[in-house]
Amino acid sequence: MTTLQDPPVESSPEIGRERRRKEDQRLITGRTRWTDNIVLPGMLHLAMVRSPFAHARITSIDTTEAKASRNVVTVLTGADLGESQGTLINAWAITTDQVAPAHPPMPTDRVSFAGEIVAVVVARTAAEARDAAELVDVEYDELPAAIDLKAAARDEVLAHPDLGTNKSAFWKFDSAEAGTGGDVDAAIEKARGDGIVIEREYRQQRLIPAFMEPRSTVVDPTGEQITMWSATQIPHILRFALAATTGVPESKIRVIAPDVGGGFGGKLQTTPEEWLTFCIANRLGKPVKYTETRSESLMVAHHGRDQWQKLTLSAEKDGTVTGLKVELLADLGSHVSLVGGGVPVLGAFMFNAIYKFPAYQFNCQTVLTNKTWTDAYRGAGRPEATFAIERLMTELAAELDVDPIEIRRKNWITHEEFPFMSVAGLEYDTGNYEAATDKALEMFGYDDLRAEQKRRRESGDPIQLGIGVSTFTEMCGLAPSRVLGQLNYGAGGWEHAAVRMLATGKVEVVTGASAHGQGHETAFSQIVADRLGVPFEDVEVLHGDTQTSPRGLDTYGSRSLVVGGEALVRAVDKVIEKAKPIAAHLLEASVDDIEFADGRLSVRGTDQGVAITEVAAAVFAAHDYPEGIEPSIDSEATYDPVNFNYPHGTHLCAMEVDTETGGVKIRKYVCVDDIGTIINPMIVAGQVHGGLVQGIAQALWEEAVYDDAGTLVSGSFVDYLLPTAADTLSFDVDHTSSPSITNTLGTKGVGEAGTIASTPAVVNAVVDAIRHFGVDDVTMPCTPERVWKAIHSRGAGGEAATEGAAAPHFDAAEGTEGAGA
Ligand code: MCN
Repeated sequence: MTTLQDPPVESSPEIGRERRRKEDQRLITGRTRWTDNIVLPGMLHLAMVRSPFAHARITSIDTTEAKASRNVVTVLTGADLGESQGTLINAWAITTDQVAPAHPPMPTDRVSFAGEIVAVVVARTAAEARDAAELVDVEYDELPAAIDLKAAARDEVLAHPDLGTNKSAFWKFDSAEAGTGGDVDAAIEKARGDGIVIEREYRQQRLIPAFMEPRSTVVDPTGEQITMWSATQIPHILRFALAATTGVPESKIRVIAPDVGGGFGGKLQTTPEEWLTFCIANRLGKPVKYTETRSESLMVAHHGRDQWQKLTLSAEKDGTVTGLKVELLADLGSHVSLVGGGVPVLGAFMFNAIYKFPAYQFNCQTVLTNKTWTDAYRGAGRPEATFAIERLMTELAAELDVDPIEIRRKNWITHEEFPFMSVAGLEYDTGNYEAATDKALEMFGYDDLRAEQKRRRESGDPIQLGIGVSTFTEMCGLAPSRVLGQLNYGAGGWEHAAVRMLATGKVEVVTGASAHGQGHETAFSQIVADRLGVPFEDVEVLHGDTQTSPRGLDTYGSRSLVVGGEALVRAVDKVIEKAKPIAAHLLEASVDDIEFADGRLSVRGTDQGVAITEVAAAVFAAHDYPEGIEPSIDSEATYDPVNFNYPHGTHLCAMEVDTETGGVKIRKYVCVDDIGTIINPMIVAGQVHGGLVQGIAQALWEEAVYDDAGTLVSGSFVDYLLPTAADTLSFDVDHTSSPSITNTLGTKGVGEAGTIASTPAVVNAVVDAIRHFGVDDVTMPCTPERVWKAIHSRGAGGEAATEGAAAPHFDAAEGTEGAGA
């Protein structure tokens, strides 16, 4: 049989080695079990009856016909379940006076977005449940719906009339108040006199995470514990939230995230569907399954982005930046979801990016509307910020008629200046923007492409060439619990790992991270193999089950390696320390003379030694070990970093724009990212490629569109343009390395990097290709229609300017009250 695993290689360095992923064998040969594959004896199936209206009163629900339908066990409404259904939590109230509607999984009287659940059919098969769901007769009184974000921010129509406002929370950061910089208004005022001021408004369209495996949940209440399998990123948080809101003790709930087919932040959620499956299984005392259809997934699994960004940048005439003011309107959708309230605020620390702004202010108003709620989507807060500042720096360069690379060089933090305290109050650990940029420019052939661009412009070629530049940094490795606490986040950010040394020489590793496509089993095996000196094949990584890994805070925010991996390093180091006195005893030496290298504990200066796996075997037999020492070298560690870490990179995009059709085509894409030490280059390449495609898709193709009544009109892959392999290209990816000083391995996160930097690189390239037509923006996604209109509106700045002019001005701070930060 052919195998996807690499043959064992003796004494090869594991860190930085291109190992094929352990998990792929089972994933691509169909040997894994996804949640929907789970079949239990007597299992029942759920189908949801969902509101077609964005905002309506429920006047009656007639379940008679559905109940009489073949193989239907029961049909339940919110009134039937009452408080037993529990409530969904918001773990991140960004201000103490945040306005948030109650969030029952199934409301009884009013729906506040299209797709909200109003009844559940329980049947013996999924098909019969779905058929019967069509027979539930619900009558509604339609209410006016708050759909447009700017109008909702002005409270023109209330998403939840009882709340009296759509404004959820206002959050502000000001460098003068925080003592991290100067007064931004003074800087802007001064620049209006003797410098330059750039003001722009950008739209972050609504996106749908669109993971490969739709969400699915199975609950089995028939054992000693209630077991929930769920296609989730967060089994630990899910168990906590279920226990906290249903009254069932945590010890009685086991949550398992089996292999999960992608999440991209979209499964960093606790969902009404999970709550209802849990509640109904318990009520009926039978196993119950719910798997959403793709249409349901696109409609109701949380969406991402959806912001208006208004920015004012001030600079001196030579291009030195002096101030940045950001006003943000963020659409929360109908409810403040698990961490959705905090996502826009994550951007607060990144608008200043890699630049030395002396003054900075960030104002954010989160707003409730009658649309699907928004929450984390790959990058969460940081792509939005990076997009805006990288568009703005490009506009500054254009205004001053200097090269976009030069304007960045003039303003970025130089490598000698690290660690660097940013104007937003974060200490950047390490970086070398010069090195990454120089490498990217060389790989790209920047000068040649600029020369070609010039030629095409001069000859009036219908195919124009644009060059987009984007740099980025991000705060990643979501942890420092103390920082999260200061931001009012409802949980910590630590991670846990355990290492069990088995008697046969194998090593069992338990991590609280919960991979859903990132390849942790492989990368974490490499870390243990490297540090413990055991064969890679002998390490097994267990995760995603609250029974086998009771402590954990799961996977998101590119945290698993830098927080979970570091916890693992510390657990391994404890194993070695615990093994030393036992080895000394076995070798009849003093413990002070024992040293560890390459998997062996040796007596210093001699050739006498014992493998750590032999110590594990000796400890297992426990026939002979020193008095007063426990017969175990198993160890665990919980790690909470003191700082984030800050990967960075330079991305360059060459774009061909057909000025006759508005069609765009990426010709070349180069990215050089600095993520410190790389554990597995192949996994990292996969992460970067996937991230790039998602970021490019935001720039060019994807948009969740609602009509005025609040119906999602891009509710299938016919309308929501998720790219396929045919739409993508070959990327030129490389790295520089500034090892992080926040963890032992020197690593920085990579899971979100590609998505963060690519969107502005692509839009900058589109605008650069047609700037000579007087275009200074194209609204995302840059469809052929929008690009064509921008070219042909000549000087009007394309559709962005038109939309901006038509859209009422907004002021995030206008008329809002709030504690702020
Ligand atoms: N890695 C490495 N060397 C580094 C950095 C990372 O070898 N210097 C490896 C890690 O060991 C891990 C992978 O790269 O196997 C990603 O690591 P990390 O940056 O720690 O990110 P997380 O594992 O915490 O994953 C979360 C991140 C996020 S936030 C989203 S969104 C995302 C992403 O990962 N969603 C994904 N990548 C995804 N990949 C897949 N296939 N599916 C998703 O849903």
